Parts: sequence; C-alpha cells; structure tokens
Amino acid sequence: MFTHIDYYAGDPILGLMDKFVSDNNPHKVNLGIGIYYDEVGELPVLECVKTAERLIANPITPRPYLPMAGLLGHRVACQNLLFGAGSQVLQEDRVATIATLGGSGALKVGAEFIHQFFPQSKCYVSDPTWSNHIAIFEGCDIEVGSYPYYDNATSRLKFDEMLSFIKQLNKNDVVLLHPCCHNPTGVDLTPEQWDQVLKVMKQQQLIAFMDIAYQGFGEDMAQDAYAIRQAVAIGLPVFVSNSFSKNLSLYGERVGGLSVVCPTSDEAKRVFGQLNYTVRRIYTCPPSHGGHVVDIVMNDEELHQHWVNEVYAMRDRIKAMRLKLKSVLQTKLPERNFDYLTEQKGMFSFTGLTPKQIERLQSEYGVYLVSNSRMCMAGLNVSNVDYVAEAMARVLED
Ligand code: KET
Repeated sequence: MFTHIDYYAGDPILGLMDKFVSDNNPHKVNLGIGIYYDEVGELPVLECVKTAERLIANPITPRPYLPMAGLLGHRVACQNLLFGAGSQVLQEDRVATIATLGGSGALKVGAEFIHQFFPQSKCYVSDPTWSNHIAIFEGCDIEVGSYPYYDNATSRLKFDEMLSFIKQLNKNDVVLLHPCCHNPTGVDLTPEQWDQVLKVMKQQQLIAFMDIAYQGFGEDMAQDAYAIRQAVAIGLPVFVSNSFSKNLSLYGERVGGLSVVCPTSDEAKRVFGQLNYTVRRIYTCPPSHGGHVVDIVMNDEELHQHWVNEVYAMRDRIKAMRLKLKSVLQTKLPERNFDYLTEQKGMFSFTGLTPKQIERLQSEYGVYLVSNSRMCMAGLNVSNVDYVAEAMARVLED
C-alpha cells in the first residue's frame, strides 16, 4: 500500500544534528544547526525565561485552548519588537499579527495566505537562502525562484545584480528578504542598500516577506529591524515572520509571530480574520506555554530590559569568537584572507569550504558544518576554537 512513497533523505540541517549526536569523537564540535550554545557549549536557559517559568509554575494553572491567534500579550510583543512600541503604524491599527509555531509556522501560514489570496504571485528567495524557505513556499504550491545575492568569488553581496533582478519582477510577486543576519551567508544589506531595494519594490508593486529569526544578534534590536520599519515607512505591503527560538533560546517551545502590514485598519481586520481561519484549518491554535513566557518577558519593563541585555551578551560572545577564529586562522595560513569571518553578521559564516573539505572536517575531526559550507559561529567557544581553527587550516592546506 505504501510502496510508492519515496524514502525521505532527511533534512540537510536537522539530519546533521542526529549525525553529530551519534559521533563518538570526544573532540566533536557542532557548527551545523543555528543554535546558540554558551561559553561552555551548553544550550542556555535565559535568566529572564527562568523568572517567567517560576511565575507560570506558581500557581500551576489550567490549560484552556488559546485563541486561534494566540495570546494578546504574545502578539503585542511581536509588534512592539518589529515595528517599535508606539510607532505610527501600530497606533493606526494597520498590522494584523498572530502568534505562530516558531518562525517556520509563520512562514507556513503566510505562504498559505499568499497562495489563497494572491494565487498568481511567485516567490523569490535569495541565492542562497535557508533551504526550508523554498520547501515551505513550494509546499504551499507557490512557484519559487531566486534572486542574485551572494558572490562566492568575493564573499560579498551581488547588490547591483540583486537590484536589477528585482526591477523586472511582476506586480504582487513576493520577495523573501532577511532583514538581518542573513542565513546562510551572514552578509547583510546596509541601510542605504535597503532604501534602494525597498524603493524599487514599491515602484514594481511587489510584496515584501521579511523573515527575521535573529533580531538582536546583528547590530541591536532597532537596527536589525531597519528594513521592516523602512518598508512600512514607504508604504510597501509587508509580511513579517519572526522567531523567538534563538533570541529567547526557546527552540522547542515553537514561539514566533506573523505580522501583515496593511494600508488601512479595515484591511488589517480582514487579513487578521483570514489568518485566524488559516490557523484553524491547520492546527486550531498555538500551544500556551511558550506564549506565556513571551508575554511575561516581553511585556514587563524590567524583564524586557534584562532580556535585551542577555541577547546582546550572546551577540557579543559570537563576535568575540569570530575575531578569535580569524586571528588563529590568519596566523596559521597568512597567505589567505579571513576577513569575511568578522565582516559577516549574526550566527553564520559562509566559509566557502568545498564539499570534500567539509566531509573531511566531519570524518577526521568531528567538526560539523552544513554541506553548503555554512558554519554556525555560536557553536564556537574558548575551549574548542583552537581545535576548529587547526582542523580548518589542515583541510584548507591540503
Ligand atoms: N527563518 C530563518 C531565517 C531561520 O534561520 C530559521 C531557523 C527559521 C526561520 C525557523 O525558526 P523556528 O522558530 O525555529 O521555526 N533556522 C535554523 C534551524 C532550522 O534549520 O530549522 C538553522 O538554519 O539552522
């Protein structure tokens, strides 16, 4: 009965995690999946989250279904973070926001919505992008293409090509953008470049879909949302998927949000209703635990500030590891240029290592990178960075 079903080859990122866990190499280092590990290689529970957990557990309360859109406090938290508390667009009630199952859930609900209400729209993703972007949109029967983004030869942005490509797209086509900490390359646009891209998108009447999974890991909370806020400022239709997996270290709780910025508050109501209905048809409502954590941490002034500081500490530790890895590699291989390691932002660096070199890192040294050469810098720490540098230098030398 099921023999016509193909075996699933596994996910290029999640599959790597399983392989890493079963590796017996005592020196193994996981630089695959985008997870932040602390200076001793542990997955942290943020202090602000611990406080929220204590409040939730005392007393233990009943668990009713949540509204389809999730908790109001969760939704407000997403809005304030993305658009700025008290911003004009929020005052005008023009943003429809629902709580979602992580950033992935937001992408899925957003893509379903686009497929239903803009059936002619194609979606364009950066080349390269997070592989699940393509899978999620194609999974909603949307045709996916790609726009030029990263130049392997120079480790830089192909900005002019990107801009001219976007200039020839059709009305209502969707352009999926990473407002900060581009996954997988770590190469972001400058504010001036964003201004130009968004202006062209507005002229062409395109739809921006901004996927922000690393807010706070690039520059700061506001600067990382620059592209989103600028798109709103020039009146571009914007979908925003945001994730709290990384910046609240709540990966398994599946917390995120989907926001759609509309021209009027009446349209925002219509969109909000249909987003609710989309959720109802797929999973009815989000789970409550993570939503409560988000609500408590984000909407209490003191806890919120504590959280921001904790995110910036994670960001700064990653930056320090970038510097350290670069300086060790530079000493070992002075003829090569490793500037890209400190120029790229967020959790990832695109190393340009070949599939063979990546395979050797894994089998000979237990150092795991994604096959597209992406390295998660947040897996480095003072105890393993020299080992990783040595392993990289060895495979680069041969
Ligand atoms: N968007 C981007 C850009 C992203 O990197 C991830 C996760 C997500 C959305 C999903 O967020 P979540 O809230 O977990 O649903 N990326 C890492 C994990 C993964 O592949 O699922 C990664 O790239 O390693």
